[in-house]
Amino acid sequence: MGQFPLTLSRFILQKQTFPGGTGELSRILDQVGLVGKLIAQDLRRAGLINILGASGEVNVQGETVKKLDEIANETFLKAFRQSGLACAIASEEMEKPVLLPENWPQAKYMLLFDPLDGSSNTDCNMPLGAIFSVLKCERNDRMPTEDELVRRGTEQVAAGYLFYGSSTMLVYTVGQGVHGFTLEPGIGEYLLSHEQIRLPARGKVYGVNEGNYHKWTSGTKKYVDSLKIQDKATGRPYSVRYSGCLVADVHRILLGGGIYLYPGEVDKPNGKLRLLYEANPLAWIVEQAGGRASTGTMRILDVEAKQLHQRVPLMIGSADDVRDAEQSIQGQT
Ligand code: FDP
Repeated sequence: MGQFPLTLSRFILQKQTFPGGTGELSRILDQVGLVGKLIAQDLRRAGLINILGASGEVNVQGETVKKLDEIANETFLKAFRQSGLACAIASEEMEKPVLLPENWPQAKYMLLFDPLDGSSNTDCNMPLGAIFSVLKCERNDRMPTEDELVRRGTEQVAAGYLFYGSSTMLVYTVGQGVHGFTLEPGIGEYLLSHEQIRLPARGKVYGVNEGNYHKWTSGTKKYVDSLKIQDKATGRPYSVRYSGCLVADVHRILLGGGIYLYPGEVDKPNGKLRLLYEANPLAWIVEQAGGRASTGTMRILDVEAKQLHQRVPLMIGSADDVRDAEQSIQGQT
């Protein structure tokens, strides 16, 4: 007989020991899991219940908001407002954070999230995700302000993502490796399916929107060109895998190796992705699995955060692949 399945809640209780922990961080992960179940349920029926397409709004990033972006954002907000687990929350979809004095000072954590990653995939039944990052409120003499949410990636205390693909997954780290859970729809529980995920030092896959090629710097072009050269010894050419959903593309790389890039462009040097909601949490996950995450010139987790919606170039994945990209981008090859 195989091993008895381990649920997310049980795994957190058994395996994770947070020195001085009160169980609050574990309850946050559980609550993110609940959000994932609710959103996954909506996604499964999305084409039948009139929740596809645009909502008519434009978000703080100047992007068209999809109905599902709003639904996912609302679900996160409701779940964390009422849980009493967070004293401040910030979302990629909202210009300002929501401060929750009703939860303070009992709740000492703050949550940042991208409620629906890969929104261009909503209307064609393609993969989607959500990304989250948890910070600890350092002060207990007053409520946190917006500035306290704007912190370096090294200060995260938990990070992870929900992945809505052919199955729903929750992948997280609290700094003790990376673990993945798959939602068993029959019993509505996340079961441990990927314990201690490790990335190979090099992969055979790259993911990048090559439609932007002519907007890139010469270093980025040179690196991506190099991946297409035929060279058996180094396993090239690499295969391209780009789904339009960062979570899905990084998940593939986390499991099999390779590199995902959303580089800066000549006219947009900081690229597209957000430091606090996307790059920091995924960078920590990938580092915890033995990989590397960089802007091309520095470690993502060391980037100084200055604004809530700050953008940053991202190259993330197998350590050797990311190092090659950095060398090319810095003009060393
Ligand atoms: P989206 O804007 O559709 O939510 O988070 C931003 C993101 O998707 C990533 O998930 C994805 O990898 C990337 O942007 C896609 O951007 P491009 O359409 O420019 O390739």
